Amino acid sequence: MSDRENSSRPDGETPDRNDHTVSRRALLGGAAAGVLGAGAVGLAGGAAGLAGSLVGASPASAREVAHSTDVPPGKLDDYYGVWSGGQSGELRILGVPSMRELIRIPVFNVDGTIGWGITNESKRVLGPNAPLNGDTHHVHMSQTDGHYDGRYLFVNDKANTRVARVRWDVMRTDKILHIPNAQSIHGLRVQRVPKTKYVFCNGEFRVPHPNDGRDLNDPKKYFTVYTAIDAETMKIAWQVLVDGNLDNTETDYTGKYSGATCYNSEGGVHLADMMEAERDWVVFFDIPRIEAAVKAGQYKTFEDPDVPVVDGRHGSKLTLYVPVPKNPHGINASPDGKYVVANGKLSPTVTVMSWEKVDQWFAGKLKDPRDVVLAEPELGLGPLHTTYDGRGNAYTTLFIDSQICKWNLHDAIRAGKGEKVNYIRQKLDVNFQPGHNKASMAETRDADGQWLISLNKFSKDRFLRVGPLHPDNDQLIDISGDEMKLVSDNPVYCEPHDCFMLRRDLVEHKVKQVWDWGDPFYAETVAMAKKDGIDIQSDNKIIRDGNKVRVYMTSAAPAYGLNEFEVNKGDEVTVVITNIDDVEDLTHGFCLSNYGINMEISPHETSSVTFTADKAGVYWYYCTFFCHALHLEMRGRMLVKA
Ligand code: CUK
Ligand code: CUA
Ligand code: CA
Repeated sequence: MSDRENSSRPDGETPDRNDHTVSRRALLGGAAAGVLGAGAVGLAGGAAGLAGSLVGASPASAREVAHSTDVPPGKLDDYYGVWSGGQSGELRILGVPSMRELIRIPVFNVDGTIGWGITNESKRVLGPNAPLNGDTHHVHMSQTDGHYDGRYLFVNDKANTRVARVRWDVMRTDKILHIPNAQSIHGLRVQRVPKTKYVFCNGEFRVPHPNDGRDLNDPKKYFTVYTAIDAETMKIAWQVLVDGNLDNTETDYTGKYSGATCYNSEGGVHLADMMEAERDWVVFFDIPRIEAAVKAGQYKTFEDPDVPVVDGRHGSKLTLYVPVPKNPHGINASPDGKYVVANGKLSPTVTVMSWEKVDQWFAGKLKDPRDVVLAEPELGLGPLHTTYDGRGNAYTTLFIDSQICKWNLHDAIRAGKGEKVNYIRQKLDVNFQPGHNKASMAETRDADGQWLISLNKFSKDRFLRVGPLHPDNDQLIDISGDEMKLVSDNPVYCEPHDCFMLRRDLVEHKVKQVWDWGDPFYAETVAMAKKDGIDIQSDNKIIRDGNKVRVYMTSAAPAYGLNEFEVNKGDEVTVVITNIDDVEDLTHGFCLSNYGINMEISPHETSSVTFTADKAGVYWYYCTFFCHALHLEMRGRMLVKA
């Protein structure tokens, strides 16, 4: 029996995650035992996930289940890890605690595996003349009432001033937005409560606006803005003109406030200028007041006439500027919803602030902006980012000291009131120079204090030599007990800045294994086919429309619906392929030799590519995903007449 015969389901339904009767794993196993085995794996993984969330109150046995990093063959990880990809411009999905990389999601980059930047579907998302690189730092999942909701991921592009949305269900980028009135989008966060209505992002560099050659060397006229993007429409809701610059951003657990660090309150354009002041600041934004100001028409527009920009500079009722030392970097809210910590970078301190006091300040009950500060504990050299275990402890990366400092929030606040109390719990050496760190579930109400990742910028001699460019070292640390324990070194391709870990049982059921027919991602292609009278699930036809040729075909292992098609030299050719295999994991590819084209077509997906047939001759197209014993024979000819 061929794979193809095996793959057809009598009821014609799309196979799902729990239906292993048609899963490839079961097919390859070839026996009922394989099917049962796969089911049992799922169950065992679920139990481990549960045990993980109960560890605080559980006996040692549960703890061992949660804290073994050993994930044997066939077993699944308890957590998804979502990693930004830095200069690669992509996102990566890992399993934690194994730290196995599962998939990469191209976002701002060109990706030859799935044809990102090559297919028409991806080009629609990227937009015309899209830059071919990106620099992803901050990736966050949409939330509902402070819990991960498995709808979207959002990520910044520092390189080309963009923000992207990625659908969690298919792990595919579906929107990319360029941000006007800003240069270099750095910090990015989601509104947590009542749900992610806005995605906030920071323009880091100050430049003239419009940036068209005017005021080139007049930095006093440079400025930047804070941006709120509507998470559903991916259109800009509003922007806030600020003093200084914007580095990282954070949101509270009421939905009312957000804040951002500024390291360049000086408005400097040279390194020394940006380090002049002993204190820069954190700027807080009153979201309802900003919405009201926009509604009342109290705004200007700059580069984009549709984007309202309210004035949030010093003296505005929309913002609060809290002086903090010195060139602060990360800003991190505690999962109990009470505190927010700015990390001092050039100061050995972090600044602990109270969201409640921020609220009081906006209500006019506090006079001095510094009244929102509860404590300024000294932790060590180069504090960059802080994360939390949900048990009252904070973990701060010390870039210069190459350490993670574990400290207790309440004790630090007591010390801030003048009590003699040691708030530092432990310092753990990491290898080397950590930027972000992140504890499991720490950016939600469900912080579970199980695992901590330290994203180290330098790996030095920890791995085999691979030339002058070294991998980063993302270290996994067990924080479930009283002491942090370093568990594993994990080399990664440069340079994930940030990541988060979320429990598999919360979101795995939202991930599709097979595309829905007519999915919005490729709906425009289906609409084009319909206009041509094509049923993408069955038709194999060539439509000629002047010198435009549209070639529609299906793919089902081990054959394309068309063995050949003929065009004239100079024709604009669009090849549209629909994968009609019903088997989970049975992906095909379409690579056109010597034409620089490859694309992926997963089950029930339609992918298309447009190119000019500018070379006469015979050009073989072939399948690039090993789909069948006769995969190498899965090919056909494009005949280009001179
Ligand atoms: S930033 Cu890179 S270590 Cu872009 Cu969040 Cu701090
Ligand atoms: Cu289809 Cu290989
Ligand atoms: Ca500064």
